[in-house]
Amino acid sequence: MFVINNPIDLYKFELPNLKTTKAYRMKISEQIELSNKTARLPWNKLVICLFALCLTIYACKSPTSPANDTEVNEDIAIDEDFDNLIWSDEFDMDGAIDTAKWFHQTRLPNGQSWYNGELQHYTDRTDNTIVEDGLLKIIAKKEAYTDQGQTKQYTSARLNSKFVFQKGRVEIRAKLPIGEGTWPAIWMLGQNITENGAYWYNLGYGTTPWPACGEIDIMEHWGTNQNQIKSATHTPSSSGATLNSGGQTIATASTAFHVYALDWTDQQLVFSVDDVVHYTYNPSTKNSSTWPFTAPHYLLMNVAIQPSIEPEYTSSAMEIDYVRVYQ
Ligand SMILES: [Ca+2]
Repeated sequence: MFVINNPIDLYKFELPNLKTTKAYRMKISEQIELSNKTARLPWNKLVICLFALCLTIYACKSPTSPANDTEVNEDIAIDEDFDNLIWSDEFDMDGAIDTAKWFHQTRLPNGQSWYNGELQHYTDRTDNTIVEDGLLKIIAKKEAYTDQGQTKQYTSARLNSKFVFQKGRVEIRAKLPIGEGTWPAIWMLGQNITENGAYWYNLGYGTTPWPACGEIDIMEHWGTNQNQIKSATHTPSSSGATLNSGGQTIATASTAFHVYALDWTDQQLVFSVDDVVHYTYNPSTKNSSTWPFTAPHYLLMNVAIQPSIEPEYTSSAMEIDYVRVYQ
């Protein structure tokens, strides 16, 4: 979220990795469903189905790519079940956002502006953040607004969760704003970040500058590159125009709701949309430079306005149906 770049250059479209947690789990559940159905089939079909099941299981356990015992054991170790809901917001209370769960980050970090030449003020007004019809709406609008001695021509909102966690699965069902120059993001930062005005920093948790605190970008979307969804990590080993990113095309990103998810284990970060994986971050060497994901992180949701905002832009919203965290 910190660096402005042409996302086209950064995409590394990767094929779904069937060894990742979610996909692997889906594979098994399909087979369970298959074996349940076979109970009503004639015995000869049952034998065929069981044979197919055995073949499939054998195939899953025997990767054709370079493999060794370590890799197989790692696959088993990372197949963690995150099925216990530990925190969520369904946004089912109309009006202002639940301030027991969310903090409005409004302070200009350097007293002048936000990062990357962004044009917006973030406010805590219901003009920019409102819950309606079961949806949270983060509304980025064109309007002159003065705060902290600075007048800007756009307003929006940036939320920090008053909840942190380490490892687990995050699901956010969202529909994205539309308009060249809009930049919505659903992401995470280390609780220990030293960032003036951030919720946890204000409470005294700040010990570690970015990117050593770690950043996990679950979903970013640039209106200048409509329907290209991107995920990334920022660490001391690669930050800013990070090498560690991937994405996929979601043709209805701004017209329909999709589930953006992160699966965070000790071994890897797996990013997906509607359970289709587009990026896995899994550095072979894990240390404070490559893997600062050994400490709690908090969630952020915001819509930034880039200098490339189209002149006719007036208002658009990121709509979020729910945020759910499982461990
Ligand atoms: Ca909802």
